[in-house]
Amino acid sequence: MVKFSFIHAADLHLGSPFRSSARLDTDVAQVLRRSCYRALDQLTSLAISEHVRFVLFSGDIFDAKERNLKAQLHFRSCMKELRDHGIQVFVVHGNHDPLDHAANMVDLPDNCHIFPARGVTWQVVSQGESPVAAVCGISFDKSHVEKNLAGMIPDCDHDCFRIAMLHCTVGQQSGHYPYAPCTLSDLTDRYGKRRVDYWALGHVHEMKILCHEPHVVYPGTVQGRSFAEQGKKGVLVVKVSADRQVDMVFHEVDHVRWQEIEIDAGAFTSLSEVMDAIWVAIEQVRNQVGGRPVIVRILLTGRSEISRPLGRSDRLSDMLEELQDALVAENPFIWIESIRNFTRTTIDVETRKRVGDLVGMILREAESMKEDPEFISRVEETLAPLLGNKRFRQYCRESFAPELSSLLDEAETLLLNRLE
Ligand SMILES: [Mn+2]
Repeated sequence: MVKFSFIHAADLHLGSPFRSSARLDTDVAQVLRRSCYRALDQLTSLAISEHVRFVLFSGDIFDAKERNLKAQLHFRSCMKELRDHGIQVFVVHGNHDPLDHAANMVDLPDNCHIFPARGVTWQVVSQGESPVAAVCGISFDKSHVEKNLAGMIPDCDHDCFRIAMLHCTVGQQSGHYPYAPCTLSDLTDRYGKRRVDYWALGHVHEMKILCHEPHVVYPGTVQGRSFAEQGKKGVLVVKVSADRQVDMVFHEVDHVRWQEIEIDAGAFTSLSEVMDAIWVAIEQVRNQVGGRPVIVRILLTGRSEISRPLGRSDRLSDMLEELQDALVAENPFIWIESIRNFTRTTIDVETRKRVGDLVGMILREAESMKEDPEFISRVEETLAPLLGNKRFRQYCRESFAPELSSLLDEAETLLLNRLE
């Protein structure tokens, strides 16, 4: 077999509107709106400089079913660039961009192969006479695909490296709606007779290698779009040797980074110490992001004497404004989105709880709420209609329980600081 390499990417979400809950400056918002496109540009350059044979896009190339024209035009121009360098492209569509020919406003160049939703066949990539790899995949024909697509990949008769592309949910993947569910053993054993060497998956926005031999891989999204998608985002460059050994290297292609920083304020006794610590943390982030713009959220935690002075919202907003003013002119930018105070009082809650006054009563009440699963499920029930709302979910994770307990901690600290 001939050695070769390819890029595995997924979840580009081109045309994302970036209606983020994050508080952004207008210039920052502008850069963000372009970030998914810039990430695709990076990916294209990487494919060319790495001399890969082909690129895989495992679904959700476009953010919206109606796929805006700009997103399609930009994708097309990058695919043409790949074609000019002799690089083939394989695509499956996902829940965000299901196959719907009415949504296709532009034609892709002939180096692109889009797998249909049914009746798929293996596509062979050859070098001269010899087959190098065979690729197969299944697209979503509608947003809500509830069936297991893994079993629909046909048997492969070609004796070469076999890659199957799916937009799917392997096992439990928190934060992701379980479209096209399957189990890991479906991919490794049950359909093992089809002998797929590499399952090129999409849907989960975080890089995950679920198995080696066969390889079961989510590359994650190419560009974070909120603090829920913080940290490095990119693609995998996969090198396959002549004896089918696989070497995967993650390459960052994101244009803007999202980063939460937690600072333990436990030892601090003044607000200036907090500011100094924030500056140190910002320097660290600056060194980690490889010259990218970055959006930062600062979380102050720990039991601290400064919990009380920090409890005043005007103090946090003054600190934030000071940071933003100092950083605004930097290029690439560092945008401090917010400073969030999760510090707790140094008051000995255990002792204070036993006192028979109002504060003691509040502490006892807060404790019983936190430990009462019935209380949490009552709150969840009450909020159930809201949890179905997409915009509300931007503000809280899929399960309310951890969020609720941190809200209770926050309320408890706030009350203690006010009452003591
Ligand atoms: Mn996606």
